Amino acid sequence: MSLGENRGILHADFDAFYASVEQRDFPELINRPVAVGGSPRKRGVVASASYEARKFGIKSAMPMSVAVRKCPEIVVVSPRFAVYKEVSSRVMKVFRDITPLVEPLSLDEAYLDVTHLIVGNVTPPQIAKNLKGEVFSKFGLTISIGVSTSKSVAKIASGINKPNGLTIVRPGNEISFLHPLPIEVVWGIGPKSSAKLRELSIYTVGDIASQPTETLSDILGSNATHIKSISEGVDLRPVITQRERKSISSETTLLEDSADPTDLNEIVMRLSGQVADSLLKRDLRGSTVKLKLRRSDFTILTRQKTLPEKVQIPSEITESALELLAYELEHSNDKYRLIGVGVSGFSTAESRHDEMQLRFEGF
Ligand code: DCP
Ligand code: MG
Ligand code: MG
Repeated sequence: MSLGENRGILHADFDAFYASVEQRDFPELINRPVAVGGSPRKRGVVASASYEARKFGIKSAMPMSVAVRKCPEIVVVSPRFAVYKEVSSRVMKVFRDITPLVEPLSLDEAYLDVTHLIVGNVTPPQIAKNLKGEVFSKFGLTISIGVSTSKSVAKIASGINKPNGLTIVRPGNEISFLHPLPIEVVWGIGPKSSAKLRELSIYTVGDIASQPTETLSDILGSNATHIKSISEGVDLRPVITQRERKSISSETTLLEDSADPTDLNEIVMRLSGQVADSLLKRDLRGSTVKLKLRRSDFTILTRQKTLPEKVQIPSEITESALELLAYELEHSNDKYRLIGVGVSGFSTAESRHDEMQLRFEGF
């Protein structure tokens, strides 16, 4: 793993992943608008839209009924998750044959650190070009790749020339590449934050870079510092492989401090679902479930439980996290301002114990 400024980082992402797999396996769908997802009659949503469907304005997460209205000739296909998962694990193996430094982000995308492979005419752009060819010949599917010196620039670059794109941002060109782009390309700026930033006349990544962190903190909260560094082209985060990853967690700051068990239970259930989703996408199971709470006085408390069987699905994680929360609420009269749920213990869990652990981290 290297952290210098001349790293070679690739971000690879399948084009219209689920929809492309369907077009590959059912050739009658080629060149047709396809939406993979739930039925429009059952309030289903679009998981993936083929590029032909996107011309009609159809996107992921849109209700399928809206997609059908926008494009009556659309072919609606039910997802075949087992097939997508199989393609995903096979392509991750192809990535790992190139470099052991692969960090999967979801079923259809990963970062690859190829810094150690650079020698003579073996360059990151050349590696990316060969990889695109190999994936197409082995799987009959196209990927878009961004190549640069950091994760964030590589990820933004891979999204720029989709489908079947190869976007290279050479060392030294990161800032001139990033600054003219709209703020929405930055991971962590969702529709709500983007609307608020635009109200302040912050439209481009360059506009973010020139703001004081305090202005950004009002809108982006604790993400402000990270997002500002990224907009300045600074991102030294390493590519973390599956084996190195120690935990997966999700946390949220409450709008108002609360001690209400109903509210807190609901948040814990939502966070557990997000963690489960993330574990499933990375095909990980963990033996320890952790609950993190920040009290009104800003002290942090974590409680964790190690289970005899590794967990992955939402109900298993929710059950343990709610148990930890119930124990905490029974023993305290505090209000809480932040809640987090995490799962760890992915590989060999050496010490297995059921008792709850209590640890104060102070602040
Ligand atoms: N997915 C989903 N629901 C979403 C977004 C995505 O079920 N809201 C699934 C279906 C996608 C897959 O994850 O095919 C990969 O997500 P991407 O965001 O990479 O989207 P696509 O691969 O479909 O399209 P793109 O070409 O924009 O990457
Ligand atoms: Mg994709
Ligand atoms: Mg993706």
